[in-house]
Amino acid sequence: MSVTPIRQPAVDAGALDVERIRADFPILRNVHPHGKTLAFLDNAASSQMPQQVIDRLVRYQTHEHANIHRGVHTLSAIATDAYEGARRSVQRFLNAKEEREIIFTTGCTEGVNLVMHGYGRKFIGAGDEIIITHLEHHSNIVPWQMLCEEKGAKLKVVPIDDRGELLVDDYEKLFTERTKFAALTHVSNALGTVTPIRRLIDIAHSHGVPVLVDGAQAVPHIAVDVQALDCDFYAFSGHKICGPTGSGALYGKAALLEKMQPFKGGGDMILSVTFEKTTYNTIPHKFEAGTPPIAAMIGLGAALDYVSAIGLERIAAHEHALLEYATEQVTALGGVRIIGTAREKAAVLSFYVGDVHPHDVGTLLDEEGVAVRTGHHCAQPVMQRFGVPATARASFAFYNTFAEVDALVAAIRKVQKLFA
Ligand code: C6P
Repeated sequence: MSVTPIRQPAVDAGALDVERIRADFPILRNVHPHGKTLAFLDNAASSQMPQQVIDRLVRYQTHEHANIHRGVHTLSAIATDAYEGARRSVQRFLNAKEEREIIFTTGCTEGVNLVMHGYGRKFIGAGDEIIITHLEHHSNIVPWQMLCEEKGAKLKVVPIDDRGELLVDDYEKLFTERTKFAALTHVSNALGTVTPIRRLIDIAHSHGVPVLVDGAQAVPHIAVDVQALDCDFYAFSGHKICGPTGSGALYGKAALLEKMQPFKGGGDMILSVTFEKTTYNTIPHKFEAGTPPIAAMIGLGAALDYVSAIGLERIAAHEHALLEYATEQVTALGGVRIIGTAREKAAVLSFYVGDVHPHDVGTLLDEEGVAVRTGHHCAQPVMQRFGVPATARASFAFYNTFAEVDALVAAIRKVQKLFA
């Protein structure tokens, strides 16, 4: 069967040609329902998909679909190859040492829950301690709370300062001989703070404590090398990096994954089953029970290949320039409080306009064609720390432009005039 190869993004060496990149994203050509050109600044919630990924999904559904790891027939072998090829794309993207260290998940939330069930429920007991930070998204808080409740373990939280930076000295002081695990974000979704993750991992390891990194907001913006970080687990979602919803991956060091218990039981995760005893499959399959979202994972592989072809260094440079420009322009308006002013930030501008409720801000911005997220961003403890119920949050991707930042600033100015 001959299939058309997936086109790579049109990029040259040097700075990003954003207009050429935007041509890959059909949704960005849309006119907004309010008749304005869409400025999509809600990428931290979910990013858009380039034609290359859409084409890969269509090719799979049109020519390659069958269940994986199950049949001797040709179509099943093709689907299996495509699925396992996507696993190699994730491995390359994270620079994992081995393919079997990559477990497909439906997203970052499932990755964290897998580690909580597979590692936490086996190795953490009454009186033990788990360290998280004040920056965490609910998906890296609630599973650990559930574990603490079940086991009688204790959750300890690293505080943050008024900029939204972690207090690293306080972090170090939290470790005791009862500390058994640390679950830490790489980038805060609510504030954009980039944590000094390598240092945090080193400190945890000096106390013999394994670390899970929540990389949901990091992988789209920062080149991640799990071997250089030496993290024990790294979780992310595909839909925040131009892939389909329902896709994601968890990296885990092979030695730890081998020791863990499976998260879910069912087909494909076994070697043999009798009514007396089940022997589990080898990693990563031990953690992939049942038919997975095959197409979504193949789309994830295509998305990571697409982003890699552009290059994360160039993506980071462009997004950094956008964030600096947006911060300057919004500050120059006066009367807008920026929530989260860490010295190292990635792609997120959270703000509060006067005393206008962020939901009103979001609705008015939407009328101008500017899509931002408003709310607590599933990070209520961060909101509590800054004494606000919610924020409006603009979040950037590599396909965003300075003109879209101008549209955001003009729309905020309109809000200010309306509520003056
Ligand atoms: N944050 C946001 O708008 P899932 O839902 O599994 O794809 O990702 C969960 C998650 C975990 N960690 C961080 C740091 C995140 O930002 C998210 C998702 C979205 O900020 C939706 S709440």
